[in-house]
Amino acid sequence: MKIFSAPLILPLVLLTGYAAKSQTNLPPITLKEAFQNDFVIGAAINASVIWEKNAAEVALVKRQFNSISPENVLKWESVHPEPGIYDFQAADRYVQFGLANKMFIVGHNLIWHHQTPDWVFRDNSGNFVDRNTLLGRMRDHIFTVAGRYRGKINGWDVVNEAVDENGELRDSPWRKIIGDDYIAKAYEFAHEADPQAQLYYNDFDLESRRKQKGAIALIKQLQAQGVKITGVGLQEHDTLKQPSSRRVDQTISTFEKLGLKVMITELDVNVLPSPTKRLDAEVSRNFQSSPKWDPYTNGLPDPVQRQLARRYADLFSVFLKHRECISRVTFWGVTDGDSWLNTYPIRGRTDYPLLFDRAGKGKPAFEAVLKIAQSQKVAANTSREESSAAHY
Ligand code: 9MR
Repeated sequence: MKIFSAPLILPLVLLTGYAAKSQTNLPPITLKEAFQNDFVIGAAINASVIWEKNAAEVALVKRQFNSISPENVLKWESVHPEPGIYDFQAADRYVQFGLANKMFIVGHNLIWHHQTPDWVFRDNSGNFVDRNTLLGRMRDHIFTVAGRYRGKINGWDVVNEAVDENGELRDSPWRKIIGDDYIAKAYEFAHEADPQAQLYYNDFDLESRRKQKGAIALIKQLQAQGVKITGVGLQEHDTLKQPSSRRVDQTISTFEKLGLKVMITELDVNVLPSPTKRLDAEVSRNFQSSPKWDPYTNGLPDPVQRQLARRYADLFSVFLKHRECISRVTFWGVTDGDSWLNTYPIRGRTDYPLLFDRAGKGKPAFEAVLKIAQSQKVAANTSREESSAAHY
């Protein structure tokens, strides 16, 4: 149960509204302040932020966010590129950044079919290794990585994207070699390596019926086996229309019923036309570039900017409705210029999926999100006042 305890300054800000507030001496409200009684607000940070290459962007991250996720630096290929060789330079910096700024630090990820070097699955002759060898490699990796950051990284995406679009377990080398129980084993190893850490299952497109069914079956089975799993990460790589906010709402309720924390882990909204009906985060998709698919190279037209703001406002009102079970909302990137969507599923496009533009300035979508937070709090205050008045 979250307690509403806004600092004294907040009601003033709420009454004056965000736009008016900047004309007063009150400090402009930030994302993390706006949602401080609801959930933490995170951003995935890339190597440039981690190595503090751009002071303005680093300042933006510190100011707006109270959680970080590593966009790439903790993936297997980054920390464990060759057998027996670990490279923790960037990952250590990432964790240090979070600790120094008192942020909720996410580990992403331990076991995935992508960004895992091929050697992990093969012997010296290039053939698949046997089950026990691969389990040994998995255990070594999880113990070394999660063990190193024990007590520092607060929660891990232990298994990422294990369910395919039909709701079946994805037939990755992990599954082919170890069998379906590779998933339970990964959680057991992670729990042993860091007993305090929260352990998540993270996936995209969990709004789609078949995939949702598959993920629920998987989670229920893990729970029935007594495997520790704390939460589910809904990635939310969305477009302006898909999935509908109604469907997102239903999806959150469905996972909440499993007794899990729900996290929005990789939020962005792709505004570009899509060369495929099915646009999700399936990394294997790739299409030829053409001006038709890249219409906003000179800036985002106002109507689309407004549509993006409305879309974000709708999504955040759903998240706020579920504030009791949502513990974190993380954007997949900081500014539009950082986003992976400039390269996916077509390389070299100009997308506008986040709340901050390429110069780090808050877009109308940023203000829309703050306004939603404020208006819901005004509503909460009013109903509290009404119900306490009714007491007398
Ligand atoms: O944003 C990441 C991008 O820089 C990488 O090239 C890509 C490789 O697959 O992974 C991206 O992040 C993915 C995340 O780790 C898992 N969910 C989907 C994300 C977008 O592809």
